[in-house]
Amino acid sequence: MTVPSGNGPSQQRQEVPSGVEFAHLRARLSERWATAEAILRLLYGSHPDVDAFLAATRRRVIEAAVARSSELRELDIEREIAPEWFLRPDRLGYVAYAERFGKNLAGVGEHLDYLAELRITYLHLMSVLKPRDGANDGGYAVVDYGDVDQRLGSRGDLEDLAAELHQRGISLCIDLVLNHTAREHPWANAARAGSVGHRDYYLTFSDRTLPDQYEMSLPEVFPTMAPGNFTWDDELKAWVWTTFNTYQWDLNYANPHVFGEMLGVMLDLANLGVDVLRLDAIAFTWKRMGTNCQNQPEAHLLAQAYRALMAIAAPGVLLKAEAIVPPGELVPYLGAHRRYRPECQIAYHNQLMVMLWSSLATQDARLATEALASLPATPPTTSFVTYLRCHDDIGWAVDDSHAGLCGVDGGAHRRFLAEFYRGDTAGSWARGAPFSANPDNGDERTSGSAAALCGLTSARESGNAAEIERAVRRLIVGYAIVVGFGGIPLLYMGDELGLDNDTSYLDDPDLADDSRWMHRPFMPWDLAERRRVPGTIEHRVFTAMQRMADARRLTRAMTAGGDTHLHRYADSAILAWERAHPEHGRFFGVANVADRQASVPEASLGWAGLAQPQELLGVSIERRDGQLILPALSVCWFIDQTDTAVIPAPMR
Ligand code: OTU
Repeated sequence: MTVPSGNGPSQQRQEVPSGVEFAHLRARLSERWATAEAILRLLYGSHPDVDAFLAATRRRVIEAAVARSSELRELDIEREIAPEWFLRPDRLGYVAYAERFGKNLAGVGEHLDYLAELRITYLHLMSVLKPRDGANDGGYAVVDYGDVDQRLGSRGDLEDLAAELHQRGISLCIDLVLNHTAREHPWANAARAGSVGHRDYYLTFSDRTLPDQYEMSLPEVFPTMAPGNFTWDDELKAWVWTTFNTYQWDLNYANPHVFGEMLGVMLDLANLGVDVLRLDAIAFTWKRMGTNCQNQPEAHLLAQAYRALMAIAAPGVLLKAEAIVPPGELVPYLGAHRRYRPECQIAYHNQLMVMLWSSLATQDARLATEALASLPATPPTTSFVTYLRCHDDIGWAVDDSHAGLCGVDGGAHRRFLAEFYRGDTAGSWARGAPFSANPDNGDERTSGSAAALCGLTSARESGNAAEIERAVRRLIVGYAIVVGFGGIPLLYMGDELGLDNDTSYLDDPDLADDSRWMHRPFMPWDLAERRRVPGTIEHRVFTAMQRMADARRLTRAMTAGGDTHLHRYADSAILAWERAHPEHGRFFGVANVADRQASVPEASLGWAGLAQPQELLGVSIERRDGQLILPALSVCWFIDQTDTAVIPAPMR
């Protein structure tokens, strides 16, 4: 078999059905295949079967494109015509474990009115595909990418849910765990049964020679739950590369078959109606001796190749990079290389999350300002997703040089944050817990719900009204920054109600050693009713979220993507950021992260380019001696009155 030599119209006519129905596909192939092929040759050019691999890849993409439903193909076209569809200010995400939110997929479908109350237009459901039995890292150890966890329903249920979400203007995101499979995945089973081909899907070593060499430069992701990066497998008689838990086997992406298999999975999920594929642990997909085996150039090429191929078969689908890496390493996942190379359209803004918690603990936003100001520029057609909490721990990614700019020692500050958020520092209001504390390097990460980390749990215990007020304000401040910062904001399930930690995981032996379960609650639907009762915390937080969502969705200047510029002011409690969208106008956010009044010069509004400033969140601002005085723990969103609050009709 050889790769088709030409890419011209006559060749495509043989491969793609004729007629206007497939005109877009033919155009995409001739426009985009060459890019995909060039990237794949960079990755696999030295492989003896590269031509056959390329031919098979091309066929796979065409077949999937032809099999795509007419509804989804229409969506593709809409999105190609409006490529900024996902950047519109009405995009607001909600993140939940499918089971913990709705029991099963049909159950999730029954709670869409709840999501509508929150103005949600993007739903990230976790742990949807079939995981291994027993411990499975919250679904991040998959045995069948082609099937849904049977407790949740069937593939048909997933397809139905996606269609219903589209009807309501909601995009569906699910995880694609592409760095590793479960130890019980059929590929791993085949490898253990002696299939040499399948053994090459993974990274296996007959003795410790190479693993020991790799370990010299490898960090440990789960040092307490799964120390080391290799696991001996008795049946395979080999050490297997396992970055995460012992039952999560890293895939060997140097093998083109692995690339092809995962492409098949992506195309299949896209054709079921999934809009966003969250590329789990993308940073780890390529290994290189002597490095930390993260963010290797080939990991970026992999993402670029997938992007180019999806752009042929399912261009309406987005790739989201889950790369929890140092800020400078992050923007390349959005395609920001020396020259822009389309990669993932969206990526997690981990640094913002870390800096928000740092600012709230110290009541000082200077470190956040320095850290966020130093982020490299992002390509304008891409966006961060911003968040205050997620299902994972918080790793205290404080860069020593940023800390140094503020006269702070990086290591001491990281230790302080871990201690503060586990509640062991004098004056701490937090009720978090350590995750993966590593005595070897002093690294400690943190678990806990947003409310617990904001002090709501401890305030409820004490019953002190002033403490409750401060805790609620911290939670709302955190979200007002996240929602206004310029990416696509994600609301983590339960935060809209200020849910405390859930310690029930301690009774489950499969979960008990992983403190992240404390902030992965079951949705308490009874309690959620209190969102309707004025005077309750639930009502207060829920309505605050609604107000932010409404203000944002009607404000074109809050379109996502492009850059956010930090402003520096004398008052250490101020975090101020400007968004200047070329078409949609200016936005200026000012947060006071301290429990005292804080001020910025009145002139700052003009410096941010606002001629007739209008504040959107209803904060009562005093003007005194040329200063704007912000109340304790508050956030203002300013736009120009002249910028009309009009957005196009919501898109699916
Ligand atoms: C991701 O985590 C998932 O979000 C976790 O829930 C999984 O346990 C893990 O992958 C393995 O599938 O890989 O790129 O701070 O952010 O483990 C980073 C640690 C990851 C997590 C990290 C993350």
